[in-house]
Amino acid sequence: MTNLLSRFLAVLADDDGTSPAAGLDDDGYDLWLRYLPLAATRRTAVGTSATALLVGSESPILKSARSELEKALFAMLLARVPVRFARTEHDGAVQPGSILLGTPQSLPVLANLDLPLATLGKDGYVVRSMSVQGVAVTIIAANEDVGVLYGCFAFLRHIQTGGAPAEIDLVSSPRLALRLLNHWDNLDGSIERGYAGFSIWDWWTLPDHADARYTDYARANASIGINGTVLNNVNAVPDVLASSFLVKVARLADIFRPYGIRVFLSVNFASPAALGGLPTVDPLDAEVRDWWQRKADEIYALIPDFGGFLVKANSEGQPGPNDTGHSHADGANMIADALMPHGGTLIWRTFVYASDALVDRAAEALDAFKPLDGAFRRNVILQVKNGPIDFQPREPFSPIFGQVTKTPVMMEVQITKEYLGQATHLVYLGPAFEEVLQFDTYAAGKGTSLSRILTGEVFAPTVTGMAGVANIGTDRAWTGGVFNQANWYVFGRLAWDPDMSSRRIAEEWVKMSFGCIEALVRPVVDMMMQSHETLVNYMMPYGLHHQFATGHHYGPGPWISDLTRPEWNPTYYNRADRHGIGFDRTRTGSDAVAQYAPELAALFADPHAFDEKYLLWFHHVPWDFQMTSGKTLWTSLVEKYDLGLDQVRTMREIWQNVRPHVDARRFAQVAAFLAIQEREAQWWRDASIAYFQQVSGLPTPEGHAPPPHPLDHYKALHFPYAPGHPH
Ligand code: GCW
Repeated sequence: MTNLLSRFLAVLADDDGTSPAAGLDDDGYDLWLRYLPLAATRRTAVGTSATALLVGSESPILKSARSELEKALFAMLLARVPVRFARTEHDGAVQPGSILLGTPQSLPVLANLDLPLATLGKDGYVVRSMSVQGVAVTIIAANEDVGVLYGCFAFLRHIQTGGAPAEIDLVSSPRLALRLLNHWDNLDGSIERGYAGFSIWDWWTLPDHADARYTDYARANASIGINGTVLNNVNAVPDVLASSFLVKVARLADIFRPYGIRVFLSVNFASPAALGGLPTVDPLDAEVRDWWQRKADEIYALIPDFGGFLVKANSEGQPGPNDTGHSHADGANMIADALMPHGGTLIWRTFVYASDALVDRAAEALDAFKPLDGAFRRNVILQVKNGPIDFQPREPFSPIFGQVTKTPVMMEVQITKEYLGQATHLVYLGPAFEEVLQFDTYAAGKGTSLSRILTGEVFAPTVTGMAGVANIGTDRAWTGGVFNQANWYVFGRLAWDPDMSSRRIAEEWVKMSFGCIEALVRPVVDMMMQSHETLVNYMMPYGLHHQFATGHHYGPGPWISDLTRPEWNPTYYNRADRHGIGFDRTRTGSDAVAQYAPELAALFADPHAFDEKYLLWFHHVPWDFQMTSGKTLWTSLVEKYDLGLDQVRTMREIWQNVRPHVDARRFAQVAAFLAIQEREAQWWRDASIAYFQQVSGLPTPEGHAPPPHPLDHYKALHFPYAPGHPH
């Protein structure tokens, strides 16, 4: 509500409802929960459907729900909506236009309405305008309070996106159980791969001081259905489990609980030695097991609804069970056993690539985990990155989805744009997430989308989920740029329903974040929907991947070949030489295609059979390989780089055209960032062409400008202060 004053000023200045906030600064703090004052006619319409709130109980979660509705309606209607509590004995007269919120237990009038609650589980809701006791009301009903909270946010979203209040009928329940943010926040306040400032967890002043941001963070997450958060970096330090830290964690858990959000921690596998002084961290050692059990007991005494642990083990230098000759299953099960009596979940990452006989990094994770399938405790879930490598601009899905069938698997995506232009490039991730979620895995025959595996339809796991690596920091607007907020938003919405359309989600977000004016919504949504492909075009078209400069992953470095581990080098992935380019993952190469279902493997293995956008992921082809357009690969590659650059220029034009509908402050930031993006798209294009031209010996195709500088110029660029880079 920090921008409330400007909202009122906006209404005074412009009450026709077209663009209430245009011209007035918005600092972005309110995210999509802006609750702009409605135009006069809508105010009347919504007002008659919101004459009073009748609330089932004063439980902490219903209090969050009720206070959100109160605040939002006040801001949108410019009038206070009275609140009544329906204690059972006084569940009598319902006033026309009331909003009834509660469960059938807390608000018995809801029990006799024939609502489809039976199938909605704990988190689902019904929001419906209907007649109760002969008067028109809106009901927000659920089996449990948390469902009511989600229903309130759904109701508000309906109003914010221009829906008619008297015609509302929403029935929804989440299709995934764990909908988690993963913060890669370090205890010193820095954030690995964070581009929005420092960590919002002020560990130093916790537990005494609770910043108001913690509550606003919880509100924002609850509004999109996120129900858990891993507070610290997967590259975890043992200290987070120190008793002095756990009381800080407990304070955050207390703040998040009324919003249905549970806390989780990333833990370091070597904690029993580092923190407990034990001589070993062997997962079968009785003392080690006992240490974890006591630690879990200590945590649950402080935080009874603690979610569990997330572990990155034997991955990029982190300790793990392999260090003492044991398997990932042994390590995971030991910690899972400690959590089991308390109902906690152990999330074990599959991001491993450490084999000495290195053939293909893309194939390593499945090779490591397939033999262990079925060997994990039932409270273990494997957390698998969307692609087989590492959050690249485009990757096929990880073959773990569909091949590991007896162990629950959840998907990890990256909301922070480590490899996608970081904070400044405008890239809406919805279409990228949708592409992987709708990928046909063929795992149980044609038509087995990855989303169906995640929701548990295919292999019936004990637990389901999705995790997103957060892009949140101390930036006033949270995410280091307005459009990055859309990526937090779309993650939450897709974790609720992985089959939702990313365009529909973009529309919601634009309307809630900027307003419902058609002249703004249509072009901005179109721009967002195109933005991911645009980035792929100027950075890594046709399935190229990991062409980043070392460490910061900010700019291009396709020439880099001198890093100690082969699979850290861009040349390992592009394999470009005089004859051709691309990574052969067919039988003549690493045969990683064989990790997929046979029908799909056959498609991947044929360079003419599958979508060309994945060509160089699976194939090493000659520079004069003929594309479907009839042109050579080389010409097509250069065309894509240029197309991407042109598309960024178009984005700048679109943004200029919507200027009358956007407040000055957010307009200016996006405009400045788009200028940076154009400059950097040009850089990616030029540096990539310069390098590939040098190895191929081919001239720049006719009609395309040669890079303005020699290759050495691009090689000489260094960025020691690029953000988000762990040192
Ligand atoms: O994407 C890579 C990042 C690392 C990260 C790692 C991981 C947290 O470059 O910074 O470490 O993945 O996911 O563990």
